[in-house]
Amino acid sequence: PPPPPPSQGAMATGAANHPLPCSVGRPKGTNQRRRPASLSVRASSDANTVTLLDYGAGNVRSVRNAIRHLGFNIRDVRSPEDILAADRLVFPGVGAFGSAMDVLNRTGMADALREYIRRDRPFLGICLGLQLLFDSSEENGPVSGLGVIPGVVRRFDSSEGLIVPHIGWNALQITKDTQLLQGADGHHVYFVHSYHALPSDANRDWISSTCNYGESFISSISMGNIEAVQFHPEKSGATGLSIFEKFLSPNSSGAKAPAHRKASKLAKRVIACLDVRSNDNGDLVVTKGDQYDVRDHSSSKEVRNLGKPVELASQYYIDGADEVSFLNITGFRAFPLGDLPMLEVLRCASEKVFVPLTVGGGIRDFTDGSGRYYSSLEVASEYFRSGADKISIGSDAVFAAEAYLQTGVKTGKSSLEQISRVYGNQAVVVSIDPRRVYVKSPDEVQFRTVKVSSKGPLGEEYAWYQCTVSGGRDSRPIGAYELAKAVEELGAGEILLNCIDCDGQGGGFDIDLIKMVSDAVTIPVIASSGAGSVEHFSEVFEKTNASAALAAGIFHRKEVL
Ligand code: 1PR
Repeated sequence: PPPPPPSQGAMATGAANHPLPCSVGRPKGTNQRRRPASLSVRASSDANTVTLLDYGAGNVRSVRNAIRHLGFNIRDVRSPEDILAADRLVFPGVGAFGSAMDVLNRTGMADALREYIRRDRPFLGICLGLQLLFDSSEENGPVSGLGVIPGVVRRFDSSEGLIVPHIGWNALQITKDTQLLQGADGHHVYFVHSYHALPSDANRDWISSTCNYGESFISSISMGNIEAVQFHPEKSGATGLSIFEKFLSPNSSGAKAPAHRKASKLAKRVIACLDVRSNDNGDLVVTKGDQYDVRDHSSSKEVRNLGKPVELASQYYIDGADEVSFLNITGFRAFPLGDLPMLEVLRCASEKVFVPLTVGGGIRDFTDGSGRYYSSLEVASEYFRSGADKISIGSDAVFAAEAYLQTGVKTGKSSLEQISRVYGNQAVVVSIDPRRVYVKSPDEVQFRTVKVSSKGPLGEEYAWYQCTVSGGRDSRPIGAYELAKAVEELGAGEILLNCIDCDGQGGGFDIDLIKMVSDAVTIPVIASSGAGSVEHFSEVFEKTNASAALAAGIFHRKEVL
């Protein structure tokens, strides 16, 4: 396998016109299904070939999928000469700034890139591919960049409570009339990064759009044929694909004068979740439980089958989901790399879903029957190679947090630490499966409690949220609050906060739990479990600091679009 990438908020990963996330809360009459831009498939010729600079630092599968989806062929750069010979070059930066520059300098590609850009040849940099154009970055450094654009790339400042990484859909404020961004003004596109380039007098001429997150940062540059974007067009649905298409096929349509609107806020995300497992016939199906029990309550006790994973994921993308998550809910039992159907599901889904894909289940170190050891990093790498943009760790993160809280030592060896170090924090979600435990007084337990909005069965006014592993089967001596704080320190980039009591109940999210956790950390928290109506989404966003809300049953049952 190719070496995995080092860290940074730049992932190799592209919803649609996203004035509002998903269809939830869309104004009346506007929630018809959106389809990705109509895209014709072209015949194979050189004009239809784009050169891709993949320096082996990670997953650029989503970029490849988007290019192919648009009907273009890909030629990979093998040497600096290939850069200079390119008609059209896409550079999806992945990994950390420092290691990316190391590779580019060592291979002679840095000089070739500077020369290609100096010749004003068609170039599209994505995410780190934009940042590397600047003088230097604070990441791993300072480290010198390609020095094409004046300025320093800096980390977002989380000291005042800003949630970092900047993950999600944010609108572009277009400042320059460019073909690439025609029609995109005010549209939401998908960002995921911890570092950003700041506008200054010295680089003003380069800037084609800015975006607001804590402060105004450069979301794209354009000069002659040199274009670069901080967001991920390949993960930004129809809007992103249309931007991509304008680069690949510069005379494509979509021209509209920029309206110079005001920048918007980061949108709250709505995530469709597919719990996946094999049924008793061995078929991989999307299932859905009540409080994690996925078997029918009838005498057959079969695993509930709500549909086929790839079909449902594709439908949710078309319906406007901001992200799609697959949770391999029995992954803790089996060895995920032995689960070839799950890997195939990911591969197929990533060819059809142009918003971020997360996959979880079974990410841990494993020794198979023949004694061959696989590290959690290998498991995660295979998920990334198969099309995941983020991986989610459940049980193994609980064990890592317990060990860390006991010893106070970060060993660097847990799956969470290893994967976030290599792929970047933004690629690692920790999934928490807590169960509510009522107590009369906070003194009864050593864990953080909340005063609950509805009293317990014996009139208890407080509760703590006990973490579980193995899909809720085993309870652990750690609370959700303690776990969230610990995994943030260990390198998690996001928290998926489930609640076993609310799962599948349709009575709304557990606001007490979500408020407690989302107030405690500065990484994004995804509220999960219990959505039963559109109002539940509004409630969780109004009453808590959750950055996203995830739901399953309400979408599978087609109760909202
Ligand atoms: O422990 O690393 O192997 O990961 C296992 C993963 O599988 C964890 O993310 C865990 O949450 C998930 N999981 C395990 N068992 C179940 C189960 O249901 N029996 N599903 C399970 C968790 C929770 C959400 C669900 C929301 C929204 N499901 O994914 O989709 O609660 O549902 P709703 O909107 O219908 O209420 P590891």
